[in-house]
Amino acid sequence: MNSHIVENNIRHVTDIAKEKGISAIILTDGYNIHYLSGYKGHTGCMLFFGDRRCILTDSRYTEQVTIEAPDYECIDIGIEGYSKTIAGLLSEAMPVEGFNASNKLLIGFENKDISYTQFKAFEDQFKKVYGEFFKMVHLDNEISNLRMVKTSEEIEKIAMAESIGDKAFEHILGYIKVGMTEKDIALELEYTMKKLGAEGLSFDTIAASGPNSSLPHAVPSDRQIQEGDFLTMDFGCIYQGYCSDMTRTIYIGYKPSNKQQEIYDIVLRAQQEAMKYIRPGVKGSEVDAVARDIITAAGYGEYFGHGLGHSVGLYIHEEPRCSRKCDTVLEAGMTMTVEPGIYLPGEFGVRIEDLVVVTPEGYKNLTSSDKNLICKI
Ligand SMILES: [Mn+2]
Repeated sequence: MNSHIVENNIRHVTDIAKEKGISAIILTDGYNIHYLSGYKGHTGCMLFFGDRRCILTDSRYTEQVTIEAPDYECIDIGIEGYSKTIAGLLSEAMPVEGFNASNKLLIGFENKDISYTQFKAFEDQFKKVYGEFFKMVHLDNEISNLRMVKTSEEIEKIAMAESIGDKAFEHILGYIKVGMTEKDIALELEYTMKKLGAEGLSFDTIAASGPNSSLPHAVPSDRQIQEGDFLTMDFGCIYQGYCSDMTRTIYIGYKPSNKQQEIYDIVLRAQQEAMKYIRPGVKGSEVDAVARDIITAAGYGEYFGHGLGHSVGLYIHEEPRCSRKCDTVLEAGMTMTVEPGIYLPGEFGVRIEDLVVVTPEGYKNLTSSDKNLICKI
């Protein structure tokens, strides 16, 4: 992680603290910790107080922290654990004498990525030091939101991850044969992405054939693909920490049925029209509506249950989203998947997904694989 980006991010966190009158911030979301420091270990917790910024972890990760996050102080929690270590650090820097019932110590925490057990442990330890003179203040999405607009460096990594996906798709088209199982296909996609330089998968690969394709998040099974199937493949990889995501549905055989072709065409039109609508200044919910209106007008609205898309970054599903509920206004530098689908239970499903980045002029598609219906036997 570039050191001036880290400095910049740290400033944002300190600004949030100032704005809310918070004297200490505890971060527990591994992706936020990675973003703010460069530390990829996903075990540990971050603490900001006074002019100190620390990453607390156990001995398995201390060396990694010092290498990956040189801008942070690394603290080994030893046998004390996180809550006791943090309570100790805070009580030294900000003793209880400085607080009272009308001037409590405010401690910020990430409410969306903490278990109840962890939260209770913090609260119990702070009570021992501060009695009633402290208050836990939740930060909602405030830290995660710093990640919404990507730098050009981040976009390059996401584009690279997506191009690995494109290459894997090209490979799989030459590999697929009737009689192979969904598991065979998923495994080959995963192997190919790793062979092409991916350091991991951004989520479990989906390869869903025939009637299984009506399950949006089907788990690859031992079902053998056969002539007449739709085959939906949804996959992505991680490249230098950043995720990719794409979906293609292909037809196994020479010619799809009229209904299969009809559904495919509706999904494709919804996908293309929604994507064209993407530009700075539009709300996520408005982009979702473009695709949803097309699918609804065609009579299949009830078979498109999920949102149209999500942002992609260090984590596969980031904010903002293109969904009925998301009123976030799109800005240049945000990434977004565009993935409408129609799922007919017991019959088949179709989903087509590209990953785009919002640009000052509109958008740039990071996915280059063909979207016209591919028939393969
Ligand atoms: Mn997706």
